[in-house]
Amino acid sequence: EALGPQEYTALKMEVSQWGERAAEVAKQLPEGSRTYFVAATLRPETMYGQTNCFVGPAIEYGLFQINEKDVYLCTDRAARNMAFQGVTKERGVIKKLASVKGEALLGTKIKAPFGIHPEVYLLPMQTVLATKGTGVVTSVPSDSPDDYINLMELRKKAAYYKIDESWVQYDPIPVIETPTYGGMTAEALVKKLKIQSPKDALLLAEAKDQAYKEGFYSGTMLVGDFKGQTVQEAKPKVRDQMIAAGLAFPYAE
Ligand code: A2H
Repeated sequence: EALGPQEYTALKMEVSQWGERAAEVAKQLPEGSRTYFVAATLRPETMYGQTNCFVGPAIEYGLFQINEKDVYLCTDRAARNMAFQGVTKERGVIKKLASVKGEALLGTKIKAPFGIHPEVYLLPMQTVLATKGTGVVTSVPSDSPDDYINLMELRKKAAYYKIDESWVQYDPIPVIETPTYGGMTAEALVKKLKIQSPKDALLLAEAKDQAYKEGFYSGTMLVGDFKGQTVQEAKPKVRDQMIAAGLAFPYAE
């Protein structure tokens, strides 16, 4: 764990179509409002490769009125932090419109900022922590071992996880090349460390560490406006572009 505050990029993923299971909560939102799932990431430069987005099925989320039109979906804890980081009009003040459990969000379709796939589905991930970030994790299975193994698990056991097979159809997309692992760093590390399931916590922590170091220190962008540049150069530039476009904001905790 870092000693100082962790600086995330909070990615705004607008709902394009609520899933059937979210009908109840969708009804509680003001007419004409736009709802965004807010995902905290440390790797904004990978967002071209989003294939899904994860929530914890048992986690309780809130929907928060941010301004006249915009509603953010995240944990209460993250909303409170945001209210003290200048996200709301009045410091420390945030209005909760509704609560919803993660499992009701599965199958909702959202926009993926900068994504090669412009829209992605909400899926369950058992290991999402309610105590970190926003409780919403955007999935980049090419570069995140956690995202990769979880996608493979869901594909193998779609019925068990009560998801539709059409929600897991996007394959990982190569967006960053590393000298050791090529364009699919996460997949290569999952295979190298023989990780079998999302429950292999220790091995996944090791894979995550290696993927991060390899990507950050040796990675080159394969796509996007900074194609050919190193990850170290591109990361702050992609982040700035997202923020300038109103698709992200800084979030720390
Ligand atoms: B990262 P740190 Cl491509 N529960 O974003 C579990 N995981 C969470 C989370 C939560 N509540 N909130 C955020 N995360 C994930 C992209 C990514 C990430 C890639 C590669 C590695 C990676 C796409 N998923 O993280 O504990 C988010 O996934 C590995 C460092 O604060 C976030 O960045 O260090 C990262 O964990 C934050 O982890």
